[in-house]
Amino acid sequence: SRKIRIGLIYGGKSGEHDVSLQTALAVMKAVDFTKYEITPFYISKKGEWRSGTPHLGPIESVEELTFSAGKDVDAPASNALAPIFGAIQTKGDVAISNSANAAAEDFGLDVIFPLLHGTFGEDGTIQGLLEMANIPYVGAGVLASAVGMDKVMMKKVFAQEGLPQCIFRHFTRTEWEKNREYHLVELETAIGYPCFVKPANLGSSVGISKARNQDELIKAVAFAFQYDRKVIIEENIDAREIEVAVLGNDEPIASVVGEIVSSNEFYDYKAKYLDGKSAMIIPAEISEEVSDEVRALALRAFLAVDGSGLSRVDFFLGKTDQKIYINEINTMPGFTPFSMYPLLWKETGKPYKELLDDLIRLALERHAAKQNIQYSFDAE
Ligand code: G1L
Repeated sequence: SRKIRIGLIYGGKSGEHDVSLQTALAVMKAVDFTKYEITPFYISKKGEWRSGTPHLGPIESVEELTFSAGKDVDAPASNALAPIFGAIQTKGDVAISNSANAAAEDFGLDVIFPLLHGTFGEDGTIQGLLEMANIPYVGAGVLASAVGMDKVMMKKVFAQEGLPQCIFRHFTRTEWEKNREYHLVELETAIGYPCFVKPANLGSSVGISKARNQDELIKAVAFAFQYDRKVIIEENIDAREIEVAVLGNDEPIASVVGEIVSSNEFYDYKAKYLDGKSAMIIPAEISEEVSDEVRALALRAFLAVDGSGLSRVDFFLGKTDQKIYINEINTMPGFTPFSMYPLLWKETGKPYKELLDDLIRLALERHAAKQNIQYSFDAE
């Protein structure tokens, strides 16, 4: 049987550009080239697309990924979206109503890995592009990607599902400017100090600050509004940070639980994995009851946001009361072999290579299941 043709989309305009490149390199080094071939799609920091001929074996350097040596570039930058839309364009009409299984075949790729973060990747936009082209892709769909990128929507979904979480409030810039006094009273009675102020809409840590009094709170809100028109304020919890990896579609499974310990605290752990400023303790040193509970909550969170493929679900574990709070779900977790998500699966008995195989299979299964869904009511 022929090889599965993978498309790898990486780089991008976001702050995670370099992380994305490292991840793409790690995936390229790990996949079994007797089973797969990989076509690269690089998005530069300026947003230009470049694609190359399929790799039939592993590559060694980031330079090869970015085509910076100038060789091997098939598609001129501005045209590189054309292959993605090619299937739709050659049909000459709108894809949704008639493309049931045509597009993926015409396109010449079997499945795409969107290794992108930020405004043009993680929030569901690249997923939407791939949906419209009817190409199978790895990971969360449009809805879960978008919910996973917006802290306010995420918390509303968690609340609806009855998941335990910290107290929070949120408002838009307009609401804040019109009713500042009301919001200050509300924040101080519902949450108090210290509290955390964050832009609703960012995966990374920019725009986040801690406020210990009203003065700092007002400054923190202004700071967060530099990064989003929506801001969320959360209570401070004195807690350990624990994380679970979830894998699957409609019947997901959960990994063992891991803990993140910051550098000034991990001296008394015998940490196997170090990651710059913190240590990853896998499995976390917690009771079996807490571990079971956290894993069950992670699966509920995954299903609540309509996840598919993978997600890392992060929790707080109260230091004094052992109370569990869900913090967030990340549909595009760090994904090098040294990141928490793959390490959690490694410890659970699933090495990186196998994880890649599973994710590709899950992408193809989800796509196949969708082909049987009727999208319009007229019989053609
Ligand atoms: F394609 C997957 F598997 F769904 C996938 C996509 C993206 C896994 C992990 C990620 N992660 C990221 O893109 C990143 C935010 C770590 C930047 Cl590379």
